[in-house]
Amino acid sequence: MLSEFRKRKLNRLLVVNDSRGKGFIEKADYELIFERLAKNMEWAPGTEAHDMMHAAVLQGWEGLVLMADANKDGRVTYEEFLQATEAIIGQKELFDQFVMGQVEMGLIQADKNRDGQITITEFIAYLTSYNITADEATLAFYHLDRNGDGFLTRDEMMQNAVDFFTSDDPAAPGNWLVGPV
Ligand SMILES: [Ca+2]
Ligand SMILES: [Ca+2]
Ligand SMILES: [Ca+2]
Repeated sequence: MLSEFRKRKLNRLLVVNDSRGKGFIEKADYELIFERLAKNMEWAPGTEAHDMMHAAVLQGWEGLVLMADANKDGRVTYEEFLQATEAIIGQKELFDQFVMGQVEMGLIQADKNRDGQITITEFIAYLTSYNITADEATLAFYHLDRNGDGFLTRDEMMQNAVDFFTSDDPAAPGNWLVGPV
């Protein structure tokens, strides 16, 4: 069983992805997040970046369905998400495929100028595409920037993601992956 703290983190992850605030996630939530991302990250309609990122976001949705939509009704509820995450957390291959794959994609999407690291401005633009405020994103950035150099690197974010999904330490920086829990 996951601890209450880890359940709270997973609930937070669901809430920030529930862009229309219906209490469950469906494709339309991902479409809305994509619209916000396209605006914030300046992927202009008709460009290759726009189409590629749209395909990636939809692929993310399909991955979530495959992983968590147990009753196949096109909606992922908190209960379904919790059970699916609990089931794959100890299985490295599935965990890497479904969870770390999404983190990798997030890194690519957030890196607006494609220099391999995320600045606070890029991070705010990315996170506010979800149900996360700029203040929450700012606070999160300072925790997630583990060496305090003003940039989030791939290594830092991979460690943060592992913290987020597996740590019971309330002081672990990665707890801030999607803002305050
Ligand atoms: Ca379902
Ligand atoms: Ca960058
Ligand atoms: Ca750093």
